[in-house]
Amino acid sequence: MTDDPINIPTVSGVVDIDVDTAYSQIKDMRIHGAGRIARLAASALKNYVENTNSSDREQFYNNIMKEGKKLRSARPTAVSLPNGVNIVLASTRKSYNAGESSDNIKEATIKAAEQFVHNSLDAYNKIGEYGGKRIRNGDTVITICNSEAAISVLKAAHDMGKGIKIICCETRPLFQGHKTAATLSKHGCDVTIIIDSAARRFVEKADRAVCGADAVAVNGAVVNKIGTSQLAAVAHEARVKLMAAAETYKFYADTMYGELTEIEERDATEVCSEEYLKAYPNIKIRNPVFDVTPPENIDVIVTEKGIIPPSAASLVIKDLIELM
Ligand code: RI2
Repeated sequence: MTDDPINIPTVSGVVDIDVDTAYSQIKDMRIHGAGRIARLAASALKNYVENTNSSDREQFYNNIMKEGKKLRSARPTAVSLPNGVNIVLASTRKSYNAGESSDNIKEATIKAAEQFVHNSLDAYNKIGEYGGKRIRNGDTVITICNSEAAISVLKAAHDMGKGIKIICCETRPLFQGHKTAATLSKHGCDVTIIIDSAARRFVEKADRAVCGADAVAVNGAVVNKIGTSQLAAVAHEARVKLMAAAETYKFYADTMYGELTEIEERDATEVCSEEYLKAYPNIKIRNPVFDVTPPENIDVIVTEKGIIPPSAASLVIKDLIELM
């Protein structure tokens, strides 16, 4: 893990981190972003296996399942987190159910964790390649929050020589848009930061909008950072197409069975200072950090397996279920 001056978290490989530390880093948002937290959780499962002495199959299996449960509970909305944990633990379960030795179950878990991290990082290259092609020469692209998948598309379009201009919504309350702007500027892109409420004014100057995803529902609705659905609505109004960039492990299988995505609500101090809150104790603060963009405001979803219309989300979910 590396931090740059404005603290952009990266999980650019398997990280040596124990489950409790990974849990608190995800919960406190020291590591954020749907892909990063999934890779961190997979890394923590690998670390758990490497540091457990238990040679009892049963005991090891029950314990690692508990660790997985803890990791899954660190944040509620990004489905990449439970999906990542479940994909790794599916190998553990398969090996356990096949009657394998404790050593073999451990080995299967480590391999699955490494594979998940590898696939997650590899997905960015493909998403960048497919999404980048959809951006035209000279396009102005508006984006929101700090999504590595969306950044891959923008970097790829830049690298393809398309001469794009990027507008980053700053993304209150935690200003993740500043991180996106810093990353893209370092990459050599032409970047402008705007305040979130200027989105409607600037979307008219944009040719395309690009966002990431914390979860994709079976109907193709995209759950992403608060403000995304507003950006999508004004983009739709201005006939600007919205591309959502999402690895397939961000699709939420349970939505096929009627579940809804829980929207995380974070602390009031992210919105107002403690002094302010103390001075005006009767003011209520609401801080939901995600919202849902309906499929009708999304043009395409770019995954590492290809570009799909939102209406094809169920096909991705069917494949994903087989991995878990
Ligand atoms: P990648 C983030 O949530 C943002 O909503 C971002 O668009 C999404 O995760 C996907 O990010 P948060 O963890 O996985 O910052 O594409 O609250 O990096």
